[in-house]
Amino acid sequence: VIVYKRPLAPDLMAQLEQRFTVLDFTCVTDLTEDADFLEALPRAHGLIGASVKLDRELLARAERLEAISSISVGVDNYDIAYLNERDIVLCHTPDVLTETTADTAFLLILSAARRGVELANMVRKGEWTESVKEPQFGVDVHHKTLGIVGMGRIGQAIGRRAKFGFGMTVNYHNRSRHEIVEQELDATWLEFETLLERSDIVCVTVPLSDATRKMFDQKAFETMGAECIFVNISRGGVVDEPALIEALQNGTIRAAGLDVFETEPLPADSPLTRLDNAVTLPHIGSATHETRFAMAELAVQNLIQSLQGDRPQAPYNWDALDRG
Ligand code: 8YV
Repeated sequence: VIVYKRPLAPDLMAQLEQRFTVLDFTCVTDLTEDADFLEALPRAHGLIGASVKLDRELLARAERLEAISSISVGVDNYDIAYLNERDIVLCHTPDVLTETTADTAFLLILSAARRGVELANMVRKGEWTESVKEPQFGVDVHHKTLGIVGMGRIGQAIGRRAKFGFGMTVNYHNRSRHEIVEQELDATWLEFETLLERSDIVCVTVPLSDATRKMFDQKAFETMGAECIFVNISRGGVVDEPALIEALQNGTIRAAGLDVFETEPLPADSPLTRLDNAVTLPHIGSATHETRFAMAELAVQNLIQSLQGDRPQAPYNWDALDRG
């Protein structure tokens, strides 16, 4: 099996080494250009890692591939139709990262609303010379209206924090309605545009797919309006990034809290790195010691089970495969 991008803790690595020949490519930055990796691919039965687009062209080389274990919940890096065609199991890591990622959403919501990063930078630069006055004030988060786009596991965890921690009104937009969530959070399902109109804060948790690509465009930001804060912890691809930059520059929306971007790492010359009303994090949604370990642990289990021919704990495409 091949481990790529994400180094595994020694005991997790040992679990793989007890069962398989393990090739470690975690130090390689650009896998698609790496001759050793390309040479090893045809021999691989399993892949485990994250943060690399494994397209058809690349995987066509992996003739013996049986399973991919992604150390992520999002599976937009994989061509699912192709994996199904080839009967390759794809596994991911839901649940174990839900609470941590919901915490990250609140880190961004609070930082953007209270201008945490901008004002902390003022202190660091030695520019705190008098008590903060109105031009530096933020806006409240508690008791405001939060619009969650995508009411999956992470959306629900954000909703619970909002409702029970901050006394917020929670509205949501999702392909399907969740009546149990509506009851628990007293949440209302709204059409996309209506949700944007009624939100003080919009938080995005939808997976990236053809249906969600660039769903936040100029029109969406205009609908949110000048008081609204936009928070994205899903994927940069759901946003038309130039339109977002313009909306932040022109005051079409108030501020944004962003953990994900169209191109990652975010290029240093992106205007987003310089705008005071944009809080930009380096895709740390799940990046705590505890959660990243739990994700890797689950991913290793997924891979072992898949390669042993068993149903893995968290398969993504099991039902679409012959054995499903
Ligand atoms: C991953 C994420 O670590 O799980 C996801 O979908 O976005 C993160 O938790 C991802 O692999 C980061 O590239």
